[in-house]
Amino acid sequence: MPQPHSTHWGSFLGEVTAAGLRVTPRAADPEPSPLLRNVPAAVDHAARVRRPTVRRGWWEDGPGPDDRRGRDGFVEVGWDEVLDRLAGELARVRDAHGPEGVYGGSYGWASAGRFHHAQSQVHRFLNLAVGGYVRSVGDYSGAAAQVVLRHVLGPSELVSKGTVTWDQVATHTDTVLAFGGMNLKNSAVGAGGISAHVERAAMTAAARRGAVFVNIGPLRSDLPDGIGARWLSVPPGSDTALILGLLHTLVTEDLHDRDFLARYSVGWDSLAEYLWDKDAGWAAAITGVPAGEIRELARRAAGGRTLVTVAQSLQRAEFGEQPVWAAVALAAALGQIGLPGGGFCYGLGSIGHYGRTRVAVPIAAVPQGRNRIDLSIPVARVADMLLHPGKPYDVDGRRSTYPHVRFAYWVGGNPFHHHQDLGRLSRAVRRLDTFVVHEPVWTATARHADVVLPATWTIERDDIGASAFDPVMTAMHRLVDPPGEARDDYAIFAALAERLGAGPAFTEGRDARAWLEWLYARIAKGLADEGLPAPSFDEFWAAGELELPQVEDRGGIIGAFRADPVGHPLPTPSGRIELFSETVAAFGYADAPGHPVWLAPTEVPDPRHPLWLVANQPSTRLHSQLDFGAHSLAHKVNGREVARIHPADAAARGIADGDVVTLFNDRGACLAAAAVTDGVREGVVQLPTGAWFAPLDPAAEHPFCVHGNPNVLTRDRGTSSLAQGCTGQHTTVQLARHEGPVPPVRAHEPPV
Ligand SMILES: Nc1nc2c(c(=O)[nH]1)N[C@H]1C(S)=C(S)[C@@H](COP(=O)(O)OP(=O)(O)OC[C@H]3O[C@@H](n4cnc5c(=O)[nH]c(N)nc54)[C@H](O)[C@@H]3O)O[C@H]1N2
Ligand SMILES: Nc1nc2c(c(=O)[nH]1)N[C@H]1C(S)=C(S)[C@@H](COP(=O)(O)OP(=O)(O)OC[C@H]3O[C@@H](n4cnc5c(=O)[nH]c(N)nc54)[C@H](O)[C@@H]3O)O[C@H]1N2
Ligand SMILES: [Mo]
Repeated sequence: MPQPHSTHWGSFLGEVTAAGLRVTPRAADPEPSPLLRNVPAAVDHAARVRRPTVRRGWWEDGPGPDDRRGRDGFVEVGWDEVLDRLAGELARVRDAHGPEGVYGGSYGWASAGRFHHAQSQVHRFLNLAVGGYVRSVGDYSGAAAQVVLRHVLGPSELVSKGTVTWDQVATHTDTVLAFGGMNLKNSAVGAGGISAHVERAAMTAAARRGAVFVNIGPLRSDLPDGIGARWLSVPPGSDTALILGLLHTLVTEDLHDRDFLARYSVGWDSLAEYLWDKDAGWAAAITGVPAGEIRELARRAAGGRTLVTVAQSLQRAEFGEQPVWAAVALAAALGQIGLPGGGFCYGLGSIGHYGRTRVAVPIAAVPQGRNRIDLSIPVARVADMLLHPGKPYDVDGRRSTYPHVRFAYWVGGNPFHHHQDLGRLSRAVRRLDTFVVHEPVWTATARHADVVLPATWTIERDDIGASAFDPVMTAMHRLVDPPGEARDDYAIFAALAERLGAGPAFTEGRDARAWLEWLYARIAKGLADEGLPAPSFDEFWAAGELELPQVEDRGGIIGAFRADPVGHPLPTPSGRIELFSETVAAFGYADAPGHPVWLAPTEVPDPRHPLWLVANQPSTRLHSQLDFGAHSLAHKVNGREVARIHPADAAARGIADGDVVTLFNDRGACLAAAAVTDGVREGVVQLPTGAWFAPLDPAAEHPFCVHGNPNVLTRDRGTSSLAQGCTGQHTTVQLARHEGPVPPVRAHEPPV
């Protein structure tokens, strides 16, 4: 019998057949994601970690900084042996250094289930068994936006991303200025699961009504075919200049909404003064968009219901705070913030959960216990922290100091996927005493660890799939047995907690099934409190899913603010939209002053590295997950990731479609297969993230990845002193045809 299950990219029915796991997308999903095709490969793939495995040097010589990390041999050991050693090492670090010695940020997407949520499990374990850990703040997705929008619109998700729904776009919007586009491959994914993919239908309905979609960015494919989208090709990192040029035009042609600006915002005068020399011609010189087109676009935007969206990519770059703040200023000058289908919506189309209404009952989570210390780093500063304990740095108005971490525990994330400058990250993890990873598969992170514990993957356990932005809760049924000796993260932590004297505190006497019922009971209580029927757990489990009530859409905080800015102020210091922020100005940061400004990127194409690299999200998988799945593999060429380049850039280097090419800069190099297309802007190469890092020589200072991982090339530096966010989206490279023998790709083969 097919049973329901859920992933971050969609729900499905799974059934084991003679031909393997058969995956059938949820019937009510109008446009299931092709990423589901990657799922069957998870069953018993050679890349699965089957037994507890430890690095030889750590097992034989004990913990401590070690240059062999990442290139040492591994030995398989028994569960009891490894858990005893690991518990002893955790106790040693806790007693010698306190929770300050343990990094438990453990950033990553893990799986969609709410109980077997890897980060919830590791954080609960570290709090209860070790007393706490050094945390991470923000995420790789949108750290710069989160910080700047908190100052500009207020500290609430609802003020910046929940402001416009897809239904409103379909019904009300005349023009969408989509900075970074709204690529359907991105909105196909949402943390905690997606029951129905609605974005294409909404965009198509809007286009049929005559709405115009403008895709602003270096790739044509960032808006779907069939909606008549216009493509304004701009170089990476230039959006703020374009927006300032649009603002300048609005002001000179008196198209800006003075009443709105006066009533709802503060700081317009400072910004307007700054704008005086930023005319369309100035913006044209930076962006390559003709001045006439910039002016025409400004007029069009002022002439109807206009929505300004900013993809997360724009802010995952140096000075990434600026285009987001500038886009808010543009929407404010157009005067439509708070109108249905108009104004500003951060990240619409970047992720499946934006543009949807919210679930009206709280989604229960595993309780985290208490962290006895309050020490954190901005998430993307992890290599800095490991390399420079004690070093001071600035973030969001504070001067902080990196703690001295000895032990890193990573569960449900893949830093050797997500972090920048992997050569530097390799050097950083060598400073640790001990690096422990739970993983279902032999990722590059597992290969750099001391202790690799085999974790189950989602289809091997029962769970509950739910998100605050999706109306359907899924009973995720276990579909297959785990491979080898793999255990649930929960079971591993329960066994470790037991050894550390915190067993009952960690489990509260419940097994995994009892925890599912505990979580469900909380959600059911929420339903009952709303006067709604709540089936029993067994009924829910047998039905496979449960529809959750949605918050009635009344425009939310932004709608209430528009209706009455005095009675319903924004959660900012002034209560209004801060186009100038006294708070940010008082920080005194040259790289993030008090209003949005044009700051030219400091790493730009030069004669040695004449091309921009756009390292965006992959269309064929979620990050590094299931890179060995059928859909991901089908889009590689001879097992290598594909880099898209413009015909002129290819011709200048004698590169033909399908050639193996090397991308390189001073940090590293990688091979990729070339796809020559005029869908990328000239001067830009696009290579998505997620091909597993496969260094030819793991000891090399500057790694050479034979598979096509762009993070050997990217720069490890924060967005600015304001947010210190990830800047992985852009770097600069040279490109050449690869001559000579091509090394084989062995990324998906286990090291033992
Ligand atoms: N250059 C560049 N780099 C980027 C980006 C970019 O645009 N450019 N984007 C960044 C962004 S936005 C993000 S969010 C990050 C994503 O980075 P990550 O979230 O770290 O990437 P994933 O591949 O999703 O890693 C999840 C890991 O968890 C494992 N896993 C899955 N389920 C379980 C489980 O139940 N238990 C355990 N123990 N493990 C499990 C998977 O096998 C996988 O290795 O990448 C960032 N990196
Ligand atoms: N299929 C799939 N979907 C995903 C994910 C995945 O791994 N796979 N990851 C999910 C996650 S965790 C996140 S955070 C979101 C990320 O969402 P985004 O960050 O929005 O996604 P990206 O694909 O990295 O970037 C979108 C597009 O922005 C354009 N772009 C890059 N730099 C610039 C610039 O400077 N200016 C302009 N105007 N455009 C630019 C690129 O052409 C790129 O294709 O995606 C989510 N969705
Ligand atoms: Mo992300």
